[in-house]
Amino acid sequence: MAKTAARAKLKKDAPKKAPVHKAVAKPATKPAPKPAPTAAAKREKAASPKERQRFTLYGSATSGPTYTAALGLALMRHPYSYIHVNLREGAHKQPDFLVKNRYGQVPVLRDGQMMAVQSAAILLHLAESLDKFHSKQPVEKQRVREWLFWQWDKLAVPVFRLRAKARGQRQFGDELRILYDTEARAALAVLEHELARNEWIVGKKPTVADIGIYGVLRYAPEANIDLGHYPSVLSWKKRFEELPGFATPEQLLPLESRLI
Ligand SMILES: N[C@@H](CCC(=O)N[C@@H](CS)C(=O)NCC(=O)O)C(=O)O
Repeated sequence: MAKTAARAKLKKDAPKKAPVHKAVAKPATKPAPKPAPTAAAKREKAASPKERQRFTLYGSATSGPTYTAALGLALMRHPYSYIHVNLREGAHKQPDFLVKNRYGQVPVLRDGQMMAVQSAAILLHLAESLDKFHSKQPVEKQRVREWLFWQWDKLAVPVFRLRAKARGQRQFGDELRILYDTEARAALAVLEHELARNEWIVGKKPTVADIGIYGVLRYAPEANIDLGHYPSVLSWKKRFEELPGFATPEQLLPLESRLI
C-alpha cells in the first residue's frame, strides 16, 4: 500500500514531458510533380545488379540483325548495355572482336561469360533462357525454329541485299535486282498465306519467329518493297507494333555505346 502511494507521488512530481509538435512543413508553392518513371526505367531498377549487367549487345545502328537482337531484349523487357561497333572502320574484323564472333559480324550478345552470335540463334537463346516469346509445346517449338531458318534462307537475304543497294552499300545490276525482288515477293506470298489464317506466325501468341521476321520486314520500305500488296502481313505488322516493349530501330540503336 505504501509502495503504491509513493509511486503515485513520484508520478505527480515528475516533470511534465514537453509536448511533441510534429513539424508540418507547408511549402509556399506546390513542388512540381516528379515525372513518372518509364516502364523501362522501372524494369531496370527492379532488376538485381547481376541481372542488369548480364547482357551486352555489340552492334551497329543501321544493322537489321542488330535491331532484331535489341528488339528481342526490349520485348522481353530485359535491360542491357550496348556497345557500338564501327563497321566503317572495320572494328568487326579486328582480333579483339573476332574472339567474340569468329564470323566477324554484328550482332554479338554477351550473356555473362557466353558470346552468342547470329541474330536468329540469339533470339532462340533469349527465348529459352528468359522463358519468353516461345512455346514449350514440342511441335510449336520446332515450327519456331523452322520459320527462323526459313526467314534467313528466303526473306532476309533478298530484303537486306535490296536495302544495301538502295543505300549504296552494294552494287549490282538489274539482273540481280530482279532476282532478289522476285525472291522477296515469293517469300512474302508464303507469309501472306500463313498470316491470312493465323494471328501470329506460330501458335496463338507471338514468338521469336515473329520477332525475327519483323526484324527483316521493318526494312522493306528501305528496300523498295511495297508491303501494301500483302494485307495480312500488314495487319500482323500493326499488331506486332502494339506489343508492350516494342520500339523502332531509331529508339533502340544509339550511335554511341550506352552502358548501364
Ligand atoms: N546472319 C547474321 C548476319 C549478320 C550481318 O550480316 N551483319 C552485318 C551487319 S548488318 C555485318 O556484320 N556485316 C559485316 C560483314 O559481314 O563482314 C545474323 O543474323 O547475325
